[in-house]
Amino acid sequence: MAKNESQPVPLDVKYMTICDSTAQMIEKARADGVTLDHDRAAAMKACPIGADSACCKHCGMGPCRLSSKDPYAKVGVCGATIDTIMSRNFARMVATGTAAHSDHGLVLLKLFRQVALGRVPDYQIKDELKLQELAERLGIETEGRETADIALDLADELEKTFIQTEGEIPLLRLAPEKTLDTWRKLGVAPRGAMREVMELLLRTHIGVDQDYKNITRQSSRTALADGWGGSMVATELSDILFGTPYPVQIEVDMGVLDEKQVNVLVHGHEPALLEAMMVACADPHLIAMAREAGASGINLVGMCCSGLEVLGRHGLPHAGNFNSTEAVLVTGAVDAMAVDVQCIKQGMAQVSECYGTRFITTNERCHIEGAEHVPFDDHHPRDCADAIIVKAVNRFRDRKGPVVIPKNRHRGVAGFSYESINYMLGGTFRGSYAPLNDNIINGRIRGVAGVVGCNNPRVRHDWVHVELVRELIRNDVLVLQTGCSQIALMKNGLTTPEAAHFAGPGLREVCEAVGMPPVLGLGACVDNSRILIAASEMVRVGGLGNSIADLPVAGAAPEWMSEKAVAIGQYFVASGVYTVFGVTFPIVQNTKFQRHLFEELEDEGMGKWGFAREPDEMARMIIEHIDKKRKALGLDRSRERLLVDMADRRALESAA
Ligand code: SF4
Ligand code: MSK
Repeated sequence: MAKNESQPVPLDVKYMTICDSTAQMIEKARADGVTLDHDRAAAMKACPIGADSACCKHCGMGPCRLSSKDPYAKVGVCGATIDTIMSRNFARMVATGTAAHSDHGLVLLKLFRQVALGRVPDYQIKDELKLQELAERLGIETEGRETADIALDLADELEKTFIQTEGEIPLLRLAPEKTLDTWRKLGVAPRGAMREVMELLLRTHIGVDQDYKNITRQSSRTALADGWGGSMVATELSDILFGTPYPVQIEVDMGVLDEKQVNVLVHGHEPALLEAMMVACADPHLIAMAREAGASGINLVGMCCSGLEVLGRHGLPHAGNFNSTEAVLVTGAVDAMAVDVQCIKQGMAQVSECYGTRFITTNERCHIEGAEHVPFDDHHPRDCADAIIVKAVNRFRDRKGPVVIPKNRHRGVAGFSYESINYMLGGTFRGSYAPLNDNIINGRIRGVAGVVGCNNPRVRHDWVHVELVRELIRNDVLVLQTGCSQIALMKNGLTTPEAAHFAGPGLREVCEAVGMPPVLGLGACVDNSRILIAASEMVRVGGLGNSIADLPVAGAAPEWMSEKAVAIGQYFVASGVYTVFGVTFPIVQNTKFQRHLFEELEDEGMGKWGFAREPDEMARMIIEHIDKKRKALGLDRSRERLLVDMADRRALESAA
């Protein structure tokens, strides 16, 4: 077994994760002489100047380092101030995050067009009703027309989301009128994502935009091209192609692996690979091949956001979130780990080698040194899917090391969407958000919070997500989730209808009446657009103001790590939502740029940023903001904030 050369000093795993399976695998990896991401984070001290975004390396006259303690004492060689430097660094994170999700949307658009043309027999349009509704909302004629013709017109319209160089992108029409007015007034209603990303990168070049407010304006415009553009196209077209999620029972955690079966994990983001893998795993020839190798079957399992796409649509089991992707390989039970794009740690290549897993990249844009590459051609998706399974079967036949699978598996409910919430609350025949608005107005539900995003090995894995959500639901805040966050909550028993028991009395009453959990998982990180659509519908139904900025809602990414999270945060802020990040925030306190993000954007009619490390503090900030919005709406029946006590915690832990 290959071992890492440098071994950092190990910390007690209980400070690293609350996920028992991940903790077991960190301990096992240490015993095996293998270093995982958690231990690498402990050994890698973050650069304090970089952490505060007080350095610039945008040209060959630098890199220039300014001081976090005395940020206005110095400027860069070109004269750039701390505010210019921080806003440019922030802008580049927004540009990269927007590029990631917009590329995801563009890939799905290309696939959608080919399916509509009948050139990809392995995929069909599954949700014709959603296709029709979206086409009609965008002014496309549907009456008496063939599905394929409507789809092709929709593809042409949605292509503008990416390539349009003048004028507003199509899906902005789904935003509330007053929110749209704010964007137009501020000059941030976006053109196509390619145009916005290109312009944002230009502005961050040496010697171009050197006014932090003007740079941030373009960051907002670019981020909006992600949230109301690339990401929204990705979500809408995934639903049309692969089916709109509806609530489904699921199982999560490493206990979904099965020693007796060929275990195939898929990790990444784009749904096409995992959809093809699901069909391949049911192929009798491949099942027979697995049996000949001594396996009882093929066990297909999702991870991270790829897994979340299929979890909600088909109930496929899920092995864990971002901070478990290396740990799961330590089980020795993973015969193949297939990946596409985004959030795939290079460290997985070495861990795979240590435990004999076939680590397979499939996307031309994501090769990883040490991985095998099997290209995924979306015209012939089974070629790649079948090849991955054959490799996994061969590895099963040749398994050498011991297999140690943590016994943990937890039940939950996933598969919520704008549409399913509509019917769940309003009834099958007259779906409506009116009951949600009514319950916010009458105070049973205090407000709504989106708790979303990644894990980060610099904080205790899953703990910040779980503690924050416990506090919020206890205080009658309905929680919507996307991305890795919801796996943390599923592992901790908060996504079942029975978890209503842990909510405050008002939210509990609503959940019990409808039979829904107090925490609703809406999909992958690209699916934050579902939260924007839900917020727009809350405005449209009425009684809670005229724009998203009026709603008693907030957002949080308590364990964020990726640049996509920064783009998502900025499009929520630009859409009018108070958005709180944990872990770290790349900014120097008490600077003009910090005041701009954390105060002034709200004065302009948008939302604003917040930052806190501790979940209790995050919950306090979110609840105070929700109460401020309730008061502005005249819904200010005073409410006391409740704190989770030890008895509640014990009850929650035994339920998980
Ligand atoms: Fe330094 Fe200015 Fe060059 Fe940045 S752009 S590295 S601040 S000289
Ligand atoms: S995978 S972006 S760690 S949510 Fe979407 Fe999870 Fe964050 Fe990646």
